[in-house]
Parts: sequence; structure tokens; C-alpha cells
Amino acid sequence: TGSEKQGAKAFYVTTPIYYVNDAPHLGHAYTTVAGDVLTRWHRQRGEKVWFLTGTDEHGQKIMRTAEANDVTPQAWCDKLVEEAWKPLWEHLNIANDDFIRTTQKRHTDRVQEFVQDLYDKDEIYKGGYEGPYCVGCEEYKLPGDLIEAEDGTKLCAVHKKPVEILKEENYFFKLSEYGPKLLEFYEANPGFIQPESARNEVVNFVKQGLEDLSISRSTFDWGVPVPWDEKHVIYVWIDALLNYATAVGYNENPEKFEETFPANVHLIGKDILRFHAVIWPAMLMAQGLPVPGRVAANGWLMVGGEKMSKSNLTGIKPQDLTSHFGVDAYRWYFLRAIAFGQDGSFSWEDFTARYTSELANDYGNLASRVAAMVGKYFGGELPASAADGDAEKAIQDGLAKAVATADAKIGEELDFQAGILAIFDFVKQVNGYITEQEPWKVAKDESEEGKARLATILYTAAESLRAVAVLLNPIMPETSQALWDSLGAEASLGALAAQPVQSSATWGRLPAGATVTKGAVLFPRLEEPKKD
Ligand code: ME8
Repeated sequence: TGSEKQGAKAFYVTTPIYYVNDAPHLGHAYTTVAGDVLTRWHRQRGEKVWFLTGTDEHGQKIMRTAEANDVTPQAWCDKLVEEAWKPLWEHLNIANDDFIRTTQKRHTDRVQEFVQDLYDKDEIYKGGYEGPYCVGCEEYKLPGDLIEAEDGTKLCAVHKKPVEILKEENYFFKLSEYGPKLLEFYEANPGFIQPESARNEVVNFVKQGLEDLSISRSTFDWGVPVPWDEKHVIYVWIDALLNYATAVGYNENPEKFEETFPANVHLIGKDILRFHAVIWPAMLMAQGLPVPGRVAANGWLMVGGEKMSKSNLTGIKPQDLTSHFGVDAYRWYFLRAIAFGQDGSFSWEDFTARYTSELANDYGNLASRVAAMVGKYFGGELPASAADGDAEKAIQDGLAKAVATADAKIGEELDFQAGILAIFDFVKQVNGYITEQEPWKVAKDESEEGKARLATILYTAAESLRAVAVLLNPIMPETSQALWDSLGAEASLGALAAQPVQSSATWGRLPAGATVTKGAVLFPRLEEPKKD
């Protein structure tokens, strides 16, 4: 199924557009890295891919933060985007094709057109609403969404902060009319919401009956003006969801829009599931536009049993970890350690243990041992394999299995953990092969037969590493490139990013004669963490 999406339509992946009320923490990086890995994986399938991220800059949360910092909201957003968000994505090697900001004119103009169009189609009417509102979520809450503090104060269950009672005369989108159509759609597309628990939650929610959705605000002005009534601004979530359309040419570049929209995968956190799985498809249905292929919700990274959050100041900066473990290990760790879709806690000890055993010992040592032996026994010139026996066939089979599993798990199911495990199982298998074959003993046998055997073992190990570099490249691009260079693969096979994942199991791609050098250590021993 690798190339089914090839052709005119790009495989379109998005992250949420993040609120710029503060700098990014591990949670934001988690979703963005997942998007980047998915993107790179599909690129290495030879598909056309479009990867979008960006920032959500309107609404009360941003406005209040700017006020508290004595600057205009626009100045606040500009500063955060340029000094915190974009530099982090660059630091983490995020290969996004575009970065949309909701204050850009290319976005705001199209948002106005979209909403005007819905108004003209009678999908929007004027009405009143009063209810509890959480500014952290920028969302009116239903009674079931609230928890009670000890003194009886109603709190948002996500932010654990008091909700405010808002009363407004607003414009409403006739969301309630879309319940049956949405349920029919979920039924016909069982893979639309991932994981299963998220799908069940949404289906139950919609089955209870939907209320119309307030889509404007008139008590503050930091937003996109409602085109027919400029005393109102468009509700920040309507504005935000539309980024997925405006960024790829909605109402502006029909060709780009056709070849990109709708998204194949919207990656989100489970906190914003209803917006993406209920409101967003209903908005598109109202316009007769195609709905996305999949909404994949990741779980929460937790700190002390609570969701890590900017609003509650429990965010850990990714840079605090990359400076210690390196960028590649960082990209790998969260996808490896936490089943995608489930909550997980970050722990310094767990990261350290996995880094040492899986990255440094299993993988890094294998790479350096093989390069060292090709250097020592063959002067750095990769020998040809003389004759493949059962042990070599087992390695080739193991590789074929790893490729098939990783491609299905990462490329299709977004089960990053299972995909990574499949690749590392293969790494373990190659380690076992070397331990059993004992090339250092075979090297003592100076007969022609001994030489041939040694050549076969080292060719098999190096060729295995060639495939590992290809498979790990979407996850850990820097160390994969270092391995690629150390195998001298570029000269005969070309750029690493151009290597197709599907055919990476094809045996014998790395040619005999390749120049193998002992490169830098892929995963250096960790320094003792600084105690302060
Ligand atoms: O919700 N664990 O922006 P936001 C895992 N602007 N993921 C986390 C996380 C955590 N502790 N904390 C945040 C918004 N995330 C809106 C989105 S989209 C049209 C508008 C990730 O800055 C996760 O992907 O609050 C979550 O959905 C997103 O950051 C929320 O970022």
C-alpha cells in the first residue's frame, strides 16, 4: 500500500497551532516531533508530503498575557514566535513545509470569507448565551466538564482553575444540526478518530446531542472581525481550525488546495479532540468541503500526576533535555517510551536508562564495532560477502520483518513505539549474530576459507547497518547521517533521505569496496547531570 497516496494529492500532516502565551514545553514538542517523524517516514516512501505547523495568536488568553507584560498582543506574538517557537523547531530538526500564524493576512482574510460564506448560507444566526468559560481552554464548558474545589468553586477539569461565567449576545453556528451526519460519518470511517478510546468518547458525546456553537465574541477585540458586524470578533477556535485550510490555499490557490486539502492526519493532544473531531468536520460539511482522513490524539505528558501545562507553569523546556541527551535521542525517547495515545510521565532516570542500554550499548556500539573491524581486518574497504549461510539468511529475514512491521506501524497505524521496537529488535538480532559468529576468532584463521568467512560476517553486519540508517533516519536524522557517512554509503547509494523505506530490506545494496570509516561515537556516554 506504500504508494497509494502518490499522484496528485499530497500526504498532508498537521500539528495543532500552538498558543503563544508562553514558550513551548515537552508536550508541544511531543506532538510536533511525532508529526515530523510521520512526515519524514512518508517522504522516504517516495510520497509527496506537506507538513504544517504554526501558532494560534488570537483570543483572551493571548490578550491577557500581553497586557500583563505591558506590550501589544501583536508585539507579544511576534516576540514569542521568533524567539521561542521557531527556534525550537529548528533546534529539533523539524522539517515543516510552512509555518502559519493566525495574525497573517493570508489567514485572516480567508477566515472572514469562510465565515461570511456560512452566514450567507444561513448556517449562522444571532443569539444569546450564558455559561461557564475557561480562558485556559478558550472554551465554554458543559456541566460535566467541571470539577469542584473544596470550597465549592467550579473548576476547569483540565486547568484546575476557576471558570468565569460569560454572558454574551453572539453569533451561533448551527452545529446541533450536524449530529446525525457526524455519527453516520464516524460509522462509515472507523479509522477517523484514533485511538479507540478517543473515538468512543467522541461518539458518546455526539450521541448525547450537540448544542449550537457560539462563534463570535464582543467583550474584547483581539481577533478577526466578523465581516458583517465588526463589533464582534470571530471565536478563536473557529479562527484557529481554519488554519488547516487557509495555509494550503483555501479561496486563494485552487491548485495548491486541491493537491493538499484535506489533511490525511491531524495530530493533536486529546485535550482538543472535540474541536477536531466534531466542530471541524461539521464546519467543512456545512461548506461542502472534504473532511480530514484522520484525527490522531496523543496522550498527555504528565508532571506530578498532572498534565504538563504552560498555564500552570509546569512546563519543562525541551532544551533542558537536548543539552544533556542530544537532539536525536530526545526525538526518539518520547515516541519509544510512551504508547502513542496514552498518557506518560517523563522521568530523567528512565530516559537515562534507555539511552544507555538501547541507544549507546545496543545501537551505538554495534555501529562502532563493525566499522572498527572493517578497518582492522580489511583496511576500511568493505569486503564482498563470500557465501550466505543459514545465519546470514536469518539476518535477511529479520530485516524484511523489521521493515514490514515498522512501515505498517509508523507509516499507517501511527504506533511509533511498536515501529521503533521492530527496528531495535533487528539491531539486537545483529548484535546476537556478531556475538555468535565471533569474527575476532575467525580473523585468526588465515586460510582462504577463514578470510571468506570473515568477509561474509562483516559484510552482513555492515549491510544490516545500512538498512538501520535508512529506517532510523525519520526518527534520528543526525545520527543516521553519521552512520551513513561512516559506511561510505553516500558515494554509491546517494542521499540518505532519498532511500525508500519499503525497499530497504532488499539485500546487497551497499556495494563491496565501500569506504568504511570509524566516525564519531553516535551516542556518547552521558555526563553526570549537574546538581544545583
Ligand atoms: O490547544 N502532553 O494550543 P496549545 C502532550 N491553540 N501534549 C501536549 C501537552 C502535554 N502535557 N501540552 C500540550 C491549543 N500538548 C490550540 C490549538 S489547533 C487548531 C489550536 C500539545 O498551545 C498537544 O498537541 O494549548 C495539545 O493538543 C497542544 O499541545 C495544545 O497546545
